Amino acid sequence: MSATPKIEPIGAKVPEPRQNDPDTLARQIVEKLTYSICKHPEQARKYDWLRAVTLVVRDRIIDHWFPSTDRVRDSGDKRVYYLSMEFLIGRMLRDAINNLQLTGPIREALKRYNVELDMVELLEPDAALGNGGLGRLAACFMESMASTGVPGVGYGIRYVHGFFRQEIAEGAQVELPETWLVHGNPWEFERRDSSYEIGFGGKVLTQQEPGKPPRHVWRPAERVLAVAFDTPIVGWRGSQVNTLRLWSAQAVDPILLDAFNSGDHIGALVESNKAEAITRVLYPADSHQAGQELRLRQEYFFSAASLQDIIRRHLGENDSLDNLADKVAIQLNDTHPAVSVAELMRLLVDVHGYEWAKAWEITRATFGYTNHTLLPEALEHWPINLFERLLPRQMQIIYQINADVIREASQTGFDGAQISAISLIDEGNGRRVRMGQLAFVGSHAVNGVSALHTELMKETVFRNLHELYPERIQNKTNGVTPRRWLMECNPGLTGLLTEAIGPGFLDDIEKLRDADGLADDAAFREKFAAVKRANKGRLADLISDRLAITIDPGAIFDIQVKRIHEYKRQFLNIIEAIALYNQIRAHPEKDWTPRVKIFAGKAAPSYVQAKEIIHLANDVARVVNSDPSVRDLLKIVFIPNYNVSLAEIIMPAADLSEQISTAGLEASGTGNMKFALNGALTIGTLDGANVEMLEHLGEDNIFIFGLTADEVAQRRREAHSGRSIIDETPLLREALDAISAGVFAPESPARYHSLVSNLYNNDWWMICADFEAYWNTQRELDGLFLTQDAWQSKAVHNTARMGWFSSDRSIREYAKDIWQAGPGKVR
Ligand code: NBY
Repeated sequence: MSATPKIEPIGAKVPEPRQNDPDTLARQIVEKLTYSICKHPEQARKYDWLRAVTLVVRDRIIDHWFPSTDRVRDSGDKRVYYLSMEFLIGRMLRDAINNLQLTGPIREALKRYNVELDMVELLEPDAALGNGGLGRLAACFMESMASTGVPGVGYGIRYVHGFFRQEIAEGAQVELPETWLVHGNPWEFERRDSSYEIGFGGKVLTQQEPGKPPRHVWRPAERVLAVAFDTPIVGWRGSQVNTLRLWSAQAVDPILLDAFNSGDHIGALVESNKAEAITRVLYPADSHQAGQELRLRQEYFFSAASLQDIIRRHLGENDSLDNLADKVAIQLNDTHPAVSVAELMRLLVDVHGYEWAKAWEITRATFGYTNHTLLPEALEHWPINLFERLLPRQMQIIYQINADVIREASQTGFDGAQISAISLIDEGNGRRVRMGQLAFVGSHAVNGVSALHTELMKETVFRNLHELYPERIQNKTNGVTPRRWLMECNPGLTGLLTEAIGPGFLDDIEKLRDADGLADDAAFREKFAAVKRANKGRLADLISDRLAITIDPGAIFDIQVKRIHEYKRQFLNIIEAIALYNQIRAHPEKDWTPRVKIFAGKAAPSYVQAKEIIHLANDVARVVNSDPSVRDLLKIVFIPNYNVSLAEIIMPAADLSEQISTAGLEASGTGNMKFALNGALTIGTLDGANVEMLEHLGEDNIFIFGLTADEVAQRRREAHSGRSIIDETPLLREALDAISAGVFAPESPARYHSLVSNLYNNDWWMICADFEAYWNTQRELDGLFLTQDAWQSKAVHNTARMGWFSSDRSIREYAKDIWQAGPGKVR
C-alpha cells in the first residue's frame, strides 16, 4: 500500500472560519433540513428542526474537537480517564449552544422561520444514564474538565434504557421504561474501529517453564463485543472538547446461522440477546447494591473495554507500559468499576509479561478511587462463587493482592480483628469480595466528597485501611457546573448579575463575591426578588399544566427534590406538613405565612418504605389541597418524574431548600449547592457539604437544626427509640395519630402503620429526635419571609458566596492533588 497522503481536515483550518451570524446559521439550518434530513423547510416538523439545529451546532463542536484531540496527542500530556457506570447528563443542546456562545444568533436565525429556540431545546430527550447525585456529579465533572482544560475522557455504558420514567397512579409510583434513543441520537458517533472482545467465564491455564514464574492464560468460555460510541463534551467558550466514550454490547456472531437454518429461529438469536442484555438497562438503585450477575457483567464489561482502549492508545504513543502512570490517571467513580484494579493487573502480568511487583506499582500509581457512601447496604460485595465463575483469573489476582496486603498489615503489627477488617474477602456472610477494599488498596489516592464524609470514612468503613495507609485518604468536596446550574437554568439572574458586577463571573465563578455587598442595596434586592418571582411563576405554570394544582407565587416555595430514601427524610418533611396543617386549622386566627411544599424524586422499585413515603406525600397532598379550611395557606405538590430537565426549572424557583438528611449519612449532596447558588435559603442538618456551606455562607445565611453526626451515632449506641419523644410532643403525636387513623388514606387506613410503628419502636433515622428542632426552625423561617428585605438580603448572600462550590474548583483540586494533570500540572 502506498503511503496515505496528508489530508487537512476542513473546519477549524479552512481558510474562512465558520461565520456565526444569524444569516449564516439560518442558511446552514435549512441546508441540514434539506440534505441531512431530506425535508422541505416548509414541511419540517418540530423534531426536524431539533435535528437540524443540533447538526449545525455539532459541526462547530467538531471544529474544536479535532484540534483538542490533536493538542493532547501532540503534547504528550497526561490524560484523565473518568470511569463511571453513570453519567446523568440531561439535555445537551442548550449546554452546547451556551458554551459556544451561540444562544443569541441561533435564536435570531430560527426566528426567521417562526421557530422558537426554547421550544426546540425542550424537545430533546434527557440522557438519563444515571440514578442521582453520583451520576450527575460525573456529568458536571465532564463539563468542568472541558472548561478548565483538563484532557479528560469519560468511560461508561450506553444504556438503551436510562433511568425509568415515573408516573403517579392513585398516589403510588409506577415505573415505565425510558426510551431516549427512539428518535436516534445525533450527538453520538459509533466507532466500529474501536471495538474489543470481552470475555466471561471459562478457565485459567497455568504454564510452568523451568526457572520462570508460572504464566497464567485465561480462556473465557464466552465473548461479547464492546463497541464504542463517542459524544463530544464542549467546555465553556468552546475552548476544549473532550470525549465521553460509552460502550455498547453486541454479540460476536450476530446470528447462529446453523441454528436458524435448522429451524431454531429463536435459538439462533439467543447469543445476541444475551450479549445485548449487558447494556440494555441502567440498574435503578442508588442505595443498595443490586447483587445480580448481570450487574457484575456490566461492571466488568465496561471496565475491561475501557482498559483495553486506554492501553491501545498508550501503546500507540509510547514504547511500553512502563510509563503508564505518567501519562494516564484513571479515576474510579465509586466501586462500580473497581474490578478494573484486578483487570489491569491481569493485562500487565498475563498479557504484557510484567512481574507482579512492578505491575502493582504501575496499577496503584494509575488509579484513584472516589467513595460516595458509607451506608453499609450500598457497599458492593460479590459472592465469591459468582465472581469466580464469571471472572476466574481476576479472582485469583484478588487473592494474591489480598495476601500481599495482609502480609504488609501483619508486619505492621495488625491483630486478627484488624486484618479481617482490611481483608478483600469478607469471611462472614458466605464469603464475598469487598469492592471498597479492592478499590482502596489498588489506588494511590482515595477521596471522600465532603469534609465531614471524608473524616467519617477515616473513622468508620476504612478505619483500618486508613491506619495501614495513613496518607491515602483525602477530601475533594463536590461542586456543580455553574454553566448549567446558573447561566443556562437561570438566564434572568445571570443577566441581572452581569449588569450589576460585569461578566467576569462567567469565566471565574468565585467572582460572584463581588455581588455580596449588593445584599444591602434595596434596589438590587428588589430586582433579585423580581427574578425569583418570575422563576416561581414559571414553576407554578408547570404545576398547573401537569397537575392542575394552583399555587401562589407569593407563597414560600419550600422544595425537597432528590432520590427518595429514609435517610434523606422526606418523611420528616411530610410529618411537619401535617403538623402545620393541623395548626392552621386549629388556629385560624394566627398570621400564617403561606407555603407551598414541593416534592419530587424517584424510589428504587424494590424499596418498599421509599415507595410508601411517595404514596404518603401524594395522599397528604390530596387531603390538604382540597380542604377549604386551609384557605390556601398550605399547598402540597408531588411533581412526578424528577429528572435533570425538571431540576433546571425547579432550582431557580425555590425560596427554601430542604437538606435534612440524618447527620452523618448524606456523603455530600449537590442539590444543596444548586439551590443556594440560585438564591434559595437552606434549612438543613450538619451533614455532607451543608457543613462547608455553613462556613462559606456564614451562620446568618443558612438554617441549621438537629443532631450532629456524633450525636446520631451516640443515640444509636444507646438504642434510642421515638416513643417517649412522641408522647411528649403533641404536634408530632397528633400528626402521627392522623396518619395512623387513616385520615390521609381513608380507603386503606392501615397503609402507613409500619412507617409509623418504626418511629415508635426505633426511630433509626432520628425523625422524632429532630422533629421539634425542625419545626421551630421552619417557624423562624415563616417569620423571616414576612420581612422580605431580610430574606432577600440573605438570598443575595447565598448566590454571592456559593462560587467555591463550582465543579471547576473540584476538578482543579483533583487535577492537582490526585491526577497531576491538566493546566498547571505538578509533575
Ligand atoms: O453521590 C450520592 C451521594 O448520596 C450524595 O451525597 C453525593 O453528593 C453524590 C455525589 O458525590 N450517591 C449516589 O448518588 N449514589 C448512587 O447513585 C448509587 C448508584 C448505584 C449504586 C450505589 C449508589 N449501586 O450500588 O448500584
